[in-house]
Amino acid sequence: MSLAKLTYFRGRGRAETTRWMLAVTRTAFVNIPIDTPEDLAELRASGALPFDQMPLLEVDGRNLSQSSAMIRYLARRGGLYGSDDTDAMWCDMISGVVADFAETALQAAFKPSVELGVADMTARFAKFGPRFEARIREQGSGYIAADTMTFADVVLAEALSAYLEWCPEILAQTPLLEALYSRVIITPGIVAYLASDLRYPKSDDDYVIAAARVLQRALPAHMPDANRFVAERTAC
Ligand SMILES: N[C@@H](CCC(=O)N[C@@H](CS)C(=O)NCC(=O)O)C(=O)O
Repeated sequence: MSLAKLTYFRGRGRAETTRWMLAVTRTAFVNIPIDTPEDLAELRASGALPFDQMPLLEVDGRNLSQSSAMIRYLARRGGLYGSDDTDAMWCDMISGVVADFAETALQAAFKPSVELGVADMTARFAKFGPRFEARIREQGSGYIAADTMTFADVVLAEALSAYLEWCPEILAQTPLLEALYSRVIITPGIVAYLASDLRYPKSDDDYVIAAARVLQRALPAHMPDANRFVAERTAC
């Protein structure tokens, strides 16, 4: 089987859940970094992007767009969607709420200070953490959607890994969530991935700047010369 290719900025961002799913399903892959507006223009011109957006996952001769579709495709392919419609419903419901929960961690690097990022994440965890804990308790298996590990556990663990980097004590009051996290991160594929060069570091100002430069978008307003990459538009 040929290597899967994941094309995105040189960082975690919206490609990270897919990397965790590739890792846990032991799907060998490479990161294809897009570093410049010219790289992106070339990628767009190639016609490889179904909706003109990154990330792009090339796997099994297919070009996948939308990280939510990527994780579900890899889940079906890897047997991580539970065993019946009820499991699948929980997987979808939980991965949906995890996407909402994870968004706060994704946005933290774009905040004017670490303190503001941590405050947002603490508030978000206060809202969702106890709900996740209750659902794991109700499920009874130690996993959140089904009796066995599913992609919902994997994306939840990925989001928690980001929260823990900012707020190391965040799981202190949610032991079932902490146990789920520990269970996912000791699976062989995730252990290998986290120790590999495929895992990018926590997103920081350099990542935010690199992404804005590639997309020719404004930087967060607190950054100096926030419009430095915005493509010039001709006045009409
Ligand atoms: N919901 C999409 C979001 C994709 C997205 O917004 N990608 C950004 C980069 S992070 C992009 O390609 N922006 C350029 C554009 O939309 O034209 C996903 O999760 O894959």
